[in-house]
Amino acid sequence: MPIRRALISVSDKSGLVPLVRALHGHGVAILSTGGTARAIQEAGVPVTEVSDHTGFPEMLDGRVKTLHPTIHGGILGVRGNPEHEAAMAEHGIAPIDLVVVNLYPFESTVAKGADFATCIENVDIGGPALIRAAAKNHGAVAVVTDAEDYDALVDEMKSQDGQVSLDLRRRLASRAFARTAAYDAAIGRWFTGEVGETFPRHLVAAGRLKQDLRYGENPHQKAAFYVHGLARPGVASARQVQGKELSYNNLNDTDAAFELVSEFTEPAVAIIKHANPCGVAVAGSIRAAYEKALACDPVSAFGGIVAVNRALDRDAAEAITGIFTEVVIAPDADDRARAVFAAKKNLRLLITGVMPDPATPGLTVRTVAGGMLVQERDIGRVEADDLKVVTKRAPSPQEITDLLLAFRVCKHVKSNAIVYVKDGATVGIGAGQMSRVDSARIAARKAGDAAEASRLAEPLTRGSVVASDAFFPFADGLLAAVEAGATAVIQPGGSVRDDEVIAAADEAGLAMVFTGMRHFRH
Ligand code: 93A
Repeated sequence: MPIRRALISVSDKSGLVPLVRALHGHGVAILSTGGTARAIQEAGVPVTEVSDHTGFPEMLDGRVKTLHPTIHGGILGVRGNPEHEAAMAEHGIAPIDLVVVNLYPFESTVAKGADFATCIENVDIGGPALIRAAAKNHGAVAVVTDAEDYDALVDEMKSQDGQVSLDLRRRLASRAFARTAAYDAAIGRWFTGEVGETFPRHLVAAGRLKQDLRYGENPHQKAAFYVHGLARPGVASARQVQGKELSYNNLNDTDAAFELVSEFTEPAVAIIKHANPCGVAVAGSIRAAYEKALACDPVSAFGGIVAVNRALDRDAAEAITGIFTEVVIAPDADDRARAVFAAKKNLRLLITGVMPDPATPGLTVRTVAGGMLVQERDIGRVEADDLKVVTKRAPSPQEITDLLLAFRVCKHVKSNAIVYVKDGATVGIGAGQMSRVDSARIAARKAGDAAEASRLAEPLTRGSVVASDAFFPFADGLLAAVEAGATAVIQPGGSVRDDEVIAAADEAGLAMVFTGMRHFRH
C-alpha cells in the first residue's frame, strides 16, 4: 500500500524540506506539530497541524502535543483487522502510514551544561511514544528517526509507486528501537549522576541484569552480571549444576576458557588462570587432552578454570578433579561425570548445552574514561592454505598442524603472546609482557620449570613449534625461540626487519611461515 498520511515531528529540521517536497509529490497528506508545521508551511508544502487533526490543542508548554488517541490509534491500528478497522471508523481515526520523528535534543542539552530544569524539559515523552508505536506496527507503518534515512525512504517510494517495502520498514523499526533505547539510557545515565548514585546501572544500556555479584575484581568494588540476550552459548547462557556462586573473576576467566576451546573441532581442553591459558591441548579424548594441557604448566593450573568442547565422561571428570579446580565448563556431562564432580562440593560445574561457533560475528566492548571502545569479535582464522613459507626450509605436515594450533591459541593469550606447541599441546606460554622477547623467554623458562618438575631430561620446548601473535620486531625474540629448541615459527610478518628475522631463522635451520594476520589481545 502506498503511503497516504505521514506524521512529521522533528526537533532537528535538517533535510526536512526536500523530504516533505518528495512526500507531497507522492500525494502524501502531512500532519505535523507546531515548529515542524511552521517550517513545512514556509517551504510552501501543505500541512495540517496535529491539533487541527485531533481537535485538541497543544498544551502544557508543548508537553502534550501528539499524545492523543487519534494519533496513536492511527499509528497502532492493525490494517486488515476488522475489529481494529471498525474501532478506527467509529472514532474517526485515520490511519497514519509514516512517522518521521527526531527527539528533543536531550544529549546535546546535557553536553552544553544546561541546568537541571532545562535538561528535564528536554526529556521527550511524546516523540519516543510515536517512534515505538510506529516501530511496533512496522507491518503497516514506516518509521524514520534519523535524517540520514530520508534518502533511503524517498528512493524506495520513488521506485515503488509511493510504497515502502516490508524489508525497509523492518530495518527502520530496528533502528528506531535502538534510538529510543539509547535515548532513555542517556537520560538514565545523566540522572544517575545528578542523584549521586555510585553504581550506575544505566551504563549497561542494552543488558538485562542476570545477577548481582558479591563484588568485582576486588572486594571493595561493587559488580553485577548483565546479559544482552544475543544467542551466543557460553558463560551467560550456561546452567550451573553445582558449586558456590560464581565470582566476577570466575565469570571472566570461564568465558576466556570456553571461547578458546570453541576454536577446535577435535576434543580440546583449555586451562585458564587470570584470563590467560596455562595449558591447551587437543587429543583423541577429553581425558587425554586434559593430561597434555596440564603438563604444560601444572603449577599455574592449580585453582584454574577448565573448559572442554565435548561432553564430559567419568574418565575426564576423574582427571580434572585430580587437582584443585575452581570452575569446569562443558557443553554437557554424563551422569557418571556429574557424580565425580558432586564429591567436590566447591567446584562449580557449568553446562552450556552446545558449543558457540567461533566464526559467528559479534562485538566486544570495553570502557575507557568517558567512553566505550566497540569492535568486532576477532573471528579471523588462519588455515594451512593461508600460510606463506618465508624460509629455505618448509615446515613438515606435523609442524604445520602444531603451528596452526599455536597460532589459534595465541589469539586467546594477552599480548605480547608467545606460544610453544608440541604434538597437539602447548608446552610453553608467555603472556602479557610489554616486550615480545620477554614473552618468548618466559614461555621457554616456564617450559623448563615444567620439565624439571616432571623430571624430564630436557625442556618440553625442545623440538616444538612457536607462534607469535604479532610480528617479531627484531631477531631477538626468534633467537630466544631457537635457544628454547623450537624448529618452526608462525607469525604475521610485516616488520621492517622481516629480512633480519628470516635470515636468523634460516641460519638456525628453522622453518617459518607468515600468516598476514595478527591476533593482538590487549
Ligand atoms: O513534549 S513532548 O514529549 N510531548 C509530545 O506530545 C510530543 N510530540 C512530539 N514532545 C513531543 N514531540 C516532540 O516534539 C518530537 O519528538 C520532536 O522532537 C518535537 C518537535 O516539535 P516541533 O514540531 O514543535 O518543533
